[in-house]
Amino acid sequence: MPMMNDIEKSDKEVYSIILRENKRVEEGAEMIPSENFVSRAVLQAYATNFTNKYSEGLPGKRYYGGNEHVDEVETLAIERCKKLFGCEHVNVQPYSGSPANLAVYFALMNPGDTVMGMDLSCGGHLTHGSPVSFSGKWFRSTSYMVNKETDLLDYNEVRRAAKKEKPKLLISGHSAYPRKVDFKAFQEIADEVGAYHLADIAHIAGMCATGVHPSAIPYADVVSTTTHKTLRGPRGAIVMCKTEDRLKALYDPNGKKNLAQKIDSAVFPGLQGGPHNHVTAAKAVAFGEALQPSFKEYCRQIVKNAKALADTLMDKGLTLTTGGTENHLMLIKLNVLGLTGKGKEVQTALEAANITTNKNSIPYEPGSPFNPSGIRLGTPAVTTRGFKESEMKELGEGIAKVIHNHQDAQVIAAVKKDVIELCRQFPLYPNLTVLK
Ligand code: DSN
Repeated sequence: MPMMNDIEKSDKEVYSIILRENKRVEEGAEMIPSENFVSRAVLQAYATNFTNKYSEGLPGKRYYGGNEHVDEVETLAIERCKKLFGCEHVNVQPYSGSPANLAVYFALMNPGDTVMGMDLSCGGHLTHGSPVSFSGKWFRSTSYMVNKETDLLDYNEVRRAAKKEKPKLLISGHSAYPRKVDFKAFQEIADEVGAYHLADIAHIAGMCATGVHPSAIPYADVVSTTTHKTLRGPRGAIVMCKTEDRLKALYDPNGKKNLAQKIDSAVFPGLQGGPHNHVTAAKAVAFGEALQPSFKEYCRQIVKNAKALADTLMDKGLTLTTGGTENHLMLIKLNVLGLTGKGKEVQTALEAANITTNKNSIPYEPGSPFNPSGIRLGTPAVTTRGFKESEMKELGEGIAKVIHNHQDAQVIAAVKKDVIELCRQFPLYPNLTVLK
């Protein structure tokens, strides 16, 4: 089995880059809400012989020979995923979140059909209809916004927009929205306008699986998610769906496939080639971990940590969209401090203090997508390494100090020292020789 000590011998250049990346993550507070750290078992599942195998098709129905063990591991991933989310059907092969969503479009839409998702600046995702993505280039893209005063989703506004635009696909689920989402309300709107409902739960999948956030599975026709965010699995995605096509009579009267078959054939041969079987093995391991009671505790702690961080930031004079958080993430409004369009500068200052965040648009962004006025923060990764509320308070105080003094090198250096000390108390991969 290939291990890191082989890289050390065969490729010193790559090996030294890997070591530098390990040092960066061990000594830094990773606050990007879409990132996490997988277990050693998940990491090791990646580095297996399964990376070498071609296996186009599904378990028991492959185009190449030699797939008996790929079938076993993919079947296990499917069964564990069904148990974890309580879904009727799942395809575990999507390479990542954007291809997973593209497969859903391919299964349900024709080019030119109308899609409706949340506007990008309000917290939507590029694949939910942004003009720079396939979703906005090949489809007629329409959007709903959050309320301008409260930054909150207004379901009456979503209904009004959906009734006006009549989308064939209505997307719920968001990348920068810090509050709970009412998937039942989205489903009711989809029913009213005759739209398919895709819930993209990538950010909150771990919480949905464990009941810490209400699940989309009972409502949405299709649910997509990456596996590497709060789900804490390998980089990849899955698409879950109901078996029956609720709108077949409307959109596909002569079609023979049910919804599950449409999703499967959109993934392959519609979009992808050979599945990444080493990632499927790692997904199976991660789903097994997520089925343990400790994973629910972890998801609860993510949310408690986010609240502790949000409270600290607000105590220290920062303003958050929606006035706080109910999930794993929050968005700081820099424009309130007179820092409109300064997200990049602040992100860079935080990075210099070993705090990794991302600049982000805020609702009704007064800057631009390249120079936005928000900083997005989340707690999944630091919660994995063991941070609890008291560490979040310490970190929040550091973050606030850097933001208020983002041009002061001395303040930044002092916060960096504290962050390194804090992180050293919570090593990520202690004693993992392949990652020394
Ligand atoms: N890039 C992810 C995020 O940061 O939210 C979404 O794809």
